[in-house]
Amino acid sequence: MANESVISLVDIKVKLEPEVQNQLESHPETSFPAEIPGAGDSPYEQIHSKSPLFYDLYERKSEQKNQTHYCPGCGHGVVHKLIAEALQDLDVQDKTIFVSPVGCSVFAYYYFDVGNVQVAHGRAPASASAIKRSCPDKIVISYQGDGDLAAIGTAEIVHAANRGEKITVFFVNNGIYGMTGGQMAPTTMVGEKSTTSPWGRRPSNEGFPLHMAELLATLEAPVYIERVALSDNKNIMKARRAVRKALERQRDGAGFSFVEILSPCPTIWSKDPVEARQWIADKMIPAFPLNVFRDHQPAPLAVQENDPPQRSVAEVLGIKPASRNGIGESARDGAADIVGANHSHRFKDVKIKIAGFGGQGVLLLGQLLIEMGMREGLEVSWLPSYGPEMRSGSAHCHVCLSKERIGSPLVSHPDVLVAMNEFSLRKFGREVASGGVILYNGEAVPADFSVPDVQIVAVPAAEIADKLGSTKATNIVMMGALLEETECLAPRTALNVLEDKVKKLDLLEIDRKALHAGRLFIDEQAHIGAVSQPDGFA
Ligand SMILES: Cc1ncc(C[n+]2csc(CCOP(=O)(O)OP(=O)(O)O)c2C)c(N)n1
Ligand code: SF4
Repeated sequence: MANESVISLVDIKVKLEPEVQNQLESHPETSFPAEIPGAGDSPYEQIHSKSPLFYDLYERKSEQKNQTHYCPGCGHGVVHKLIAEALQDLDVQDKTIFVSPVGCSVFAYYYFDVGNVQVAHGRAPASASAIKRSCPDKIVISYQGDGDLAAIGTAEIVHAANRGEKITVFFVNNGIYGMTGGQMAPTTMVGEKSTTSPWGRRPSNEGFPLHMAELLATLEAPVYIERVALSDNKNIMKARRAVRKALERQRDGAGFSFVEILSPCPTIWSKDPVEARQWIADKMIPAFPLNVFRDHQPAPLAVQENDPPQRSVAEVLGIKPASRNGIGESARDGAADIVGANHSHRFKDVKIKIAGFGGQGVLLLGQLLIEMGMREGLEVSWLPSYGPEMRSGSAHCHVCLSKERIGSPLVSHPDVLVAMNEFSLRKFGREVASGGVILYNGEAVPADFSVPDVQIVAVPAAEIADKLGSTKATNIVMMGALLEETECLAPRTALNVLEDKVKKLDLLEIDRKALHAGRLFIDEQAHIGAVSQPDGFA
């Protein structure tokens, strides 16, 4: 019965009548709080029910809606049960956020009916820190295996503990990588075999096992650290208390709490569930002694008041939230920003790719465009891509300007390509969407290059900028051409942004002229009929 460990609070050693046993197996969600025939005088409270903190049905696979994906006898199910009961008893279900890891417990979000986030391997303490800091009144749990926490995520756990993040970490230590089939973990014991240490772990080659509870106990900030084990009912009850205490510490506003749980993995250990528990008692506990390593009372309120103030993102950036109804209203708080207010956007969204060499101001041009977009109340995104070279390597960026929220910042088929050199023209030109525009920084479009249904305009931007006094302004000439050609943003907004961003007055003067010259170039092309005016983007 795969979910046995989830539905049973404790391993009740009673022989059940056959019909009761059958009923339990076919309806594991069934509750049996009343007398159970055959239970006799068991010293334990007999609870065969599922905590209401779990979903009624698990949606992962329809044929397994009543059971978890864990192997029979797996410790994860027991730990889930202990956490669920504690959350229920503390009455914090509605304000709990469970951060699940990569590992066998990756699917915890199918079971816990709380807020759920599943994060990249080893990053749970970092994500949990961010969640707790932005939602300080929530109970935030980082749930991790030993590969996740003590291998790939060593840095995250140490620094979260050292910062004293007010989160609770449950560290399920089964001494092995379960999910991936039994590779050596940092907690694999000396002499223990794994697929990656088939000779048994040797300190001379693989080092000694990491003792995470002891290691974190060397730090000053944590308030509660305990190691428990799921070896037998007595120890499970101790684990239950530890889980509860760690969560209580968080509820009471104290700092970092950490419970390491020595947990069976019968499948990878090639043992049956009973043998696996015995192995914890015989082998793991001597190697990882059970102990309370830290138990500080919550800090007095005066100390807690040092928390950083909570401010909204808009407040931090000094902007007002953009108006959803009035696209085109100024979104920024400040007198100089009203410029784009009346610009009408004749598009739902515009996708732009800007490409060239590093040093041509490719990324900066993208940043200027999104700053303008923000000031005009648009949703914006900017995604840079560049090589390791500071100069002359290839660089490009993706820019989205939209009246609606942007699903992905990736621009695969731009409406507008700003190609700052021939290489970029040839590389990205054919990606441009039908009906789109290419603005090419060059004297003339190469004779052998064309793209069906795409207008290509050669703008001698470098030459224009050079004549104005600095080739550094080439990107601004292209910006002027872009604004004039597409009318996607107001030139007045561009001037405003330049005035705010360009600190050197002589360069600002050149940029002003460059913007104007780029616009003028397109304007004159239109007058001589070489360029048709766009009729807006889809
Ligand atoms: C970045 C990355 N590296 C490696 C993996 C492969 N991987 C998945 S789970 C896992 C280890 C899981 O072991 P543990 O954290 O001990 O959890 P358990 O499965 O034993 O509960 C690894 C290495 C991955 N998914 N992502
Ligand atoms: S492999 Fe091990 S840790 Fe993973 S579900 Fe099975 S028993 Fe549990």
